[in-house]
Amino acid sequence: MLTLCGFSASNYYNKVKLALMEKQIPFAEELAWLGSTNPEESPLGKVPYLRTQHGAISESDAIIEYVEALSSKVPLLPADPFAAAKVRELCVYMNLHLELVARNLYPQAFFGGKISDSTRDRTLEQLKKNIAAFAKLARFDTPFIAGDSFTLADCSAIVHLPLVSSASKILGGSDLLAELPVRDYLARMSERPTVQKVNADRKSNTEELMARMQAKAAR
Ligand SMILES: N[C@@H](CCC(=O)N[C@@H](CS)C(=O)NCC(=O)O)C(=O)O
Repeated sequence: MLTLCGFSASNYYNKVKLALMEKQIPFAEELAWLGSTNPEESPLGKVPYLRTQHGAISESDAIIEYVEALSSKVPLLPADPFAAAKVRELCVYMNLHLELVARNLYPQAFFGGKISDSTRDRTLEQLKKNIAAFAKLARFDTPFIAGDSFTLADCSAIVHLPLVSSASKILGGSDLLAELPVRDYLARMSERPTVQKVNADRKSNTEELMARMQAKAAR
């Protein structure tokens, strides 16, 4: 049995959770907040990590590749090597060039903190540049973000793009993804039962996370 460790408010946790559910691979969930992760299983203390019968794996990309290799019943990568590389390329754009950059905005956008004006401005500029490049790779003319079928790229898009939109809107005054049909895409994806489950769990866990943070701040 696989155990996915972390918490459902985390976009990286949800990227893996979506892949497991889409592939119909059974798994258990174990709640691990930041600060209470197992250092043997996640050496950097990040979530998610996946406990397997062989040991644990950290880093969502390593986990997701493992999950993909476990079962071919519902493939989330095309069989053709070039098409598979294009899916992975799109994943890197979203994980590294969109989400990781937008992450600089989260302390102020979502967690009541403050970032410097220069960090905000530099991040928004970088995001604009990266979104223009992402727009050349993403397929909004097909049902899914990398083509005709649901892939690992959709697992990243569904969890990351809403955060890029809202963080840029809150701190820069406009949603930097607004010119792309991202809202339509996300609305289409939210018809999937797997996405509905991830979103419902995310909402309730985010409330819990916020309450924990408030309680900690009041101490
Ligand atoms: N590169 C990591 C990123 C995961 C990540 O940043 N997770 C956040 C929660 S959404 C986290 O653990 N943050 C705590 C930290 O970075 O120390 C992955 O792909 O798994």
